[in-house]
Amino acid sequence: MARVDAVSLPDHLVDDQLRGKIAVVIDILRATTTIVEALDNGAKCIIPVASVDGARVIAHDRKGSILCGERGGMKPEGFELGNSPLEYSHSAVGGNDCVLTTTNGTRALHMATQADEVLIGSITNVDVLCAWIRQDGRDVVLVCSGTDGCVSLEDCVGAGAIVDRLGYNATDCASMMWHSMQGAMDRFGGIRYAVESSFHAKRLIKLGFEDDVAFACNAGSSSVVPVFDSCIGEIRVD
Ligand code: 3SL
Repeated sequence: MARVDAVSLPDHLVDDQLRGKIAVVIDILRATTTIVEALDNGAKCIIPVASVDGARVIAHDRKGSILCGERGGMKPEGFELGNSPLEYSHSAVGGNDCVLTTTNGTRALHMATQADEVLIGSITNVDVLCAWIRQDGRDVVLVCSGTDGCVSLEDCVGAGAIVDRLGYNATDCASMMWHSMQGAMDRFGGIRYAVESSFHAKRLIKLGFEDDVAFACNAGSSSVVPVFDSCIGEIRVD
């Protein structure tokens, strides 16, 4: 049986941990939920970029692309879309390339590129994602993005949901993800309340993004598995 491993921050990855494996990058609030939603609603591709200035340059050179992202949770000046999955409707992004920069999620994506495949994971695409991974058969490493260098409960809950559905042999870290998901669900009474109890969810709610937090917890609502091709720098639906 294949094995599922995990890291609670991309900075915890060690040499060769991803080699020959599938990496699933997870930033439940909100980058990977937003990427999944944008592609589900017909965006052609997402170009993840580490810096705000880098994103501005790439969007400028890539005619017709949409400049998207956040810093401190808010849309930077001159950006067309922020990092709320609810902004990425078909009318906003259908048929377009989105150049996206976020504080932690796009950074984590670029730190996972040693893997054979880099997939985008969220609670919204958990079912189709796990079906993809099981059909592929390779070992998988769940890479949680965290928040500003600190471990995020919501990413651990998302990773735990993947561990749960895969039913693979789990390393200690993957098993910890499962236990944190299960413990938080038991303690708070469901995945949404578990996610809402996190530090980052509370910060987003204060900023007025409570609908984003609720949206990110719709397990299985999406049908896409985005794949990051780091050679060309694009995320597309497989
Ligand atoms: O850090 C990130 O990648 C973001 O998802 C953070 S926020 O939810 O937009 O604040």
